[in-house]
Amino acid sequence: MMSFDLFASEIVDERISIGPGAYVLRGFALPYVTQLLPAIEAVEQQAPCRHMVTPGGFTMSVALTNCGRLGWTTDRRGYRYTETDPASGLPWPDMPPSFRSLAKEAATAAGFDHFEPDACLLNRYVPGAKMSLHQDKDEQDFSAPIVSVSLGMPAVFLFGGHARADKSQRIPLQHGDVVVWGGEDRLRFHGILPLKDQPHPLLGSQRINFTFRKAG
Ligand code: MD3
Ligand code: FE
Repeated sequence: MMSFDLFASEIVDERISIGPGAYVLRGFALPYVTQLLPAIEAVEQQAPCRHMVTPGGFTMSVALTNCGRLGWTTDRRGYRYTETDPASGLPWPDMPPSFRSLAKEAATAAGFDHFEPDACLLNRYVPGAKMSLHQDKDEQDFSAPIVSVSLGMPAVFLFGGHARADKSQRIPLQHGDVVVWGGEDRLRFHGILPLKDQPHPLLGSQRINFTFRKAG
């Protein structure tokens, strides 16, 4: 039926350009949610989210874990990618196949073919948690994009410029949204405003964000 097809393709194809190499794919992850939630639980069973300490001595309000060959960590000695979870000494959990296909399909939809992520950083936010303005520059390869998936409570994403003091755009992100950053937008400053408590029907009072990277 024609009107239904049009409606479905509108939902699937909503692609909003927020920079020359940055796209919001509204609702792109929604068809994957039933596969993603059990996969997230499995990752967290092997490598629970934890609050890490920054080199400056601050404990992050966001709790994080990783899957894939490499995982991002921080402690008093600095930020880096490691092959093992410092909490257990074991390799990070494998990247679930549903994670990898979502990342590759989203990258392709944004015009980045052949994305081969080797790291997936999973952030868990509760009300009040935030992420201050920063750049992601611990990866070896800035030519690959970063793909991020938001689930659960909504958040306001800050999308800045190439200098910390540049003005930021505020972009609301909802359950199921995917954002892809590449090219000249790859090194832009970005962050997340403190989360309000707006419980989500499936996930309750939390927001989960996971980002796929080519780190090694
Ligand atoms: C823009 N996470 O884990 S995802 C992070 O929602 C991080 O948890 C935020 O920033 C979150 O490092 C935002 C979005 C994101 C990730 C990487 C980017 C935006 C980016 C790299 C360049 C520009
Ligand atoms: Fe970041």
